[in-house]
Amino acid sequence: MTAIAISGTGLYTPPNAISNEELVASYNAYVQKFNAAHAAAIAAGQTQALQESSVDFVVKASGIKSRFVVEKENILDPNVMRPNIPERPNDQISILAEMGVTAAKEALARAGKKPQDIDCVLVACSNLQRAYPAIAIEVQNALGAQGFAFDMNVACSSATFGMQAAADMIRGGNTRAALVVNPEICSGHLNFRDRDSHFIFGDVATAIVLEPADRARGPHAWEILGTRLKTQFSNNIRNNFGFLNRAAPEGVGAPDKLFVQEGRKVFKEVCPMVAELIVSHLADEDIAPEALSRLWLHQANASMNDFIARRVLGRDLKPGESPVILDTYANTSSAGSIIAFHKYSDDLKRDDLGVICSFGAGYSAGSVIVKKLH
Ligand code: CO8
Repeated sequence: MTAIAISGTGLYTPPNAISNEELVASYNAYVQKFNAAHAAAIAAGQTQALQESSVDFVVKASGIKSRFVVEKENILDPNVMRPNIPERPNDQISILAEMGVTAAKEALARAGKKPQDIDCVLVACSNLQRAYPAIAIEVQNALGAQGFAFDMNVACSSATFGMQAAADMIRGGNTRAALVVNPEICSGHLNFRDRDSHFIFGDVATAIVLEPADRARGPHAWEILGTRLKTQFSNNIRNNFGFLNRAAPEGVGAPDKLFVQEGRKVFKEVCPMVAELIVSHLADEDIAPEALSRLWLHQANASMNDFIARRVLGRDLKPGESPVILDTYANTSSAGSIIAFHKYSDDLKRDDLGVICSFGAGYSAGSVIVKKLH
């Protein structure tokens, strides 16, 4: 079977950062305004007073300290509390494709490839900007890549599912080299008026070049030793936004048309599922957990990653074994584990082993075992 490699990754980070302090101040200003405006109804027991958010809670519960966003000012305006991203004319590149192209160019440069070397582009992400034409075809066109392109969405697991799809297509002879692109404007689907989740997400784009391992000669190349995917239906992370909303106008604008979750249940159910996925995947590939140099886990919650890494390794973590980027990026959905891999893999040496692992809505989880090539 043809061995496949990740030969380069790329990262686009939006220019605006929002600290927990800024986000919580905006949320609390909204709460104070709401409670003042509804004071009589609250006093009469007809309306429930809103509770303030807290920086300490956010850090303690999630490990998140700040996040990057495409547009900041309107998110922080207590009268708006959503990003303002104006529509672009159809003859201009869409913002999601633009972010993806920036990340893709870096991935291609690190892989030592030209766009013409690519003949499959997958945009694999949670938050697609439109129904059609596929954002992936727009990215393919903007880069000048060959072949074919399509979009796919497996929520936070989109990147690992995309990697398996790309690797299978290369092995099957359907493409020479593939580009998996993960642009995420999570702020577009986040309810900044929801105390339980207003702090969770950030915006970013990542990209991954995959090709046969014998052609991946650059310094950033990692052979994929195996991929393993798992899904298990759950309503605990859900977003009911979609094209049928206009056929049910009573629900338009309701909170369920944005991201909603039962965070505690997700934590409890997903952690064991992911640890079991990685452990069984390693066993089937005949790799002992102690042979791993690094775990690049999905970046949703610091305690969650700590739990999963300890379950997989069977001991406490040594510093740097499971890099954390969610402190500065927050949860960036499909891109999280790829940002961690992109930023914290160059220091490892030839034959070092690691696991890239994503997990999230669906539920869905993906494990990719990799070995440094050069
Ligand atoms: N400030 C202060 N207190 C708060 C706040 C707040 N902001 N929010 C809640 N509290 C309070 C609660 O009211 C509660 O109080 P009490 O104990 O008195 O009832 C207390 O804090 C504890 O609340 P929780 O039990 O909800 O808090 P947790 O400790 O469970 O932490 C987390 C909440 C951080 C959400 C945590 O549960 C978590 O991280 N869970 C896992 C989430 C996860 O991994 N989700 C994956 C989703 S991502 C995905 O799949 C992609 C989706 C597509 C992207 C969409 C883009 C927008």
